[in-house]
Amino acid sequence: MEYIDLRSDTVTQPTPEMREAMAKAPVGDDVFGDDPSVNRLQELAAARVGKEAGLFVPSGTMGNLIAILVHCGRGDEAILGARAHTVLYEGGGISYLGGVHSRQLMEQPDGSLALEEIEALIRPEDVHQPSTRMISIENTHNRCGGTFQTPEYLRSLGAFAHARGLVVHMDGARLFNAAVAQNVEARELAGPVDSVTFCLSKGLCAPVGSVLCGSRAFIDRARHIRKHLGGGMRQAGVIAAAGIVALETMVERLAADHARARNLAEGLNEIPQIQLDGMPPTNMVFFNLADSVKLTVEQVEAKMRERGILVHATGKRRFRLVTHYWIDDVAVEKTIAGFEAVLG
Ligand code: TLP
Repeated sequence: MEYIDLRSDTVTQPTPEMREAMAKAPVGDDVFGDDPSVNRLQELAAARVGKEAGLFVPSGTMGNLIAILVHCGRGDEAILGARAHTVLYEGGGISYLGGVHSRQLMEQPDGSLALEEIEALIRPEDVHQPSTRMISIENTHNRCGGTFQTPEYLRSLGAFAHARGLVVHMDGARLFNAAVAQNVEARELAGPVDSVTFCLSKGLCAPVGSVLCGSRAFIDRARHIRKHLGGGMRQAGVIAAAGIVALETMVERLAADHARARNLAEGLNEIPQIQLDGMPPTNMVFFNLADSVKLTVEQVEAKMRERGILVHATGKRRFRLVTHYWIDDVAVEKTIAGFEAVLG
């Protein structure tokens, strides 16, 4: 059975054009800096986000980890949102591998970090305390509902941090969703921050990889740390080639995923057993099951699967549905009908 898979946009598969580009990709040994496809992807990526240089990494998790390890030494502190992916879903890697202390601050409902609240967390120079070095911001913010940060907020965050001797990293796993949703260029969002990662393997459909971007000096150091982590790849041009197609052809169409997420949300909103968070800002629809629903989320997952629809619970009564390239209008209709039948 061909499933309608709404569990994440990470389930996207390479398009036929990507597979062709992968087959034909010129390659070399990227640890020597010799892979033309990787080099091209890194240049394209850096230009797209307005940074001097880029580094191809196997995952968003590794991109965030490397960035934080460049910005912080052992015993230094990073300020992060309490619901940030780096805090919740990256295995505590920044402390496990980098000895970096995380200071967590509850996000505003839109995923931003309030500047006055950050201010209160910045530590004075004191031997008893870790040294505050950086702030990390997520854009779009996954657990806050796929919310995006505006260029204005990011400019004020960057200026605030720099005036206090701090740097800013942006986990832009879905940076292009944030850009397309606001009709701005990704570089407007990335301009105020010191480093940014974005994923090729989510809504952009490439099979593997993310790009970490920043200044030339930052990327030189990041390359070294990627090697420490075992992330130096050899003929990685085979996968970078799909990333090039992703960047060149898949960004603008993200607007269609956002429109379908809204259609899906509108349809689900008609079902009394569903308590929708609100209209989705990008490609994620979050909702809770009403108390009247006697099924557990696992039972709902199983019944939807029987109908050929894969959905994923993110809490005891909570679901997140993610639209992407492989979700068309028919899939949206079938999903709404599926929930109606299962919950009705
Ligand atoms: N997110 C995945 C899961 O890990 C939850 C998903 O299905 O949404 N930053 C953000 C904001 C992310 O959402 C993710 C992946 C990552 C980083 C990590 O990317 P990968 O999976 O490439 O390590």
